[in-house]
Amino acid sequence: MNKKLSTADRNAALIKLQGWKLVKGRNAITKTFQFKNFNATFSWMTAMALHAEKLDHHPEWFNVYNKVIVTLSTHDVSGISILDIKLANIMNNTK
Ligand code: HBI
Repeated sequence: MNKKLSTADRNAALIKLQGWKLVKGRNAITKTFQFKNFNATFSWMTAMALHAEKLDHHPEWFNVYNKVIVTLSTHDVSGISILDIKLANIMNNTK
C-alpha cells in the first residue's frame, strides 16, 4: 500500500517541484499549465493520461482551451504520496 508522506517529506519534495503549491484547506498540490493552443493542450493531456494509467494514479484536472489546472492527491491515503510527486515530475518534464 502506498504511504502518505509526512509533512516534512512532502515539503521537501514540493520545494523541488517547480510551479507546484499546496491547495489551501486540502492536502493536495496544484499547478496550472499553459500551452500554445488547444491541440498542444489536449495532446499533453493525452500523454499524461497514459502515464496516469501506467502509474495507476489519476489527476483531477480542469481544462479550458490552452489551460489545464491540475490537482494531485492520493485518495487512498487521504493525502500526498510519492505517486503524486512522481506524476507531478512527469508533468513538469513533459511540458
Ligand atoms: N488516483 N489520484 C489518485 N489517488 C488514488 O488514491 C488512486 C488513483 N488512481 C487509482 C487508485 N487510487 C487505485 O488504487 C484504486 O483506488 C482504484
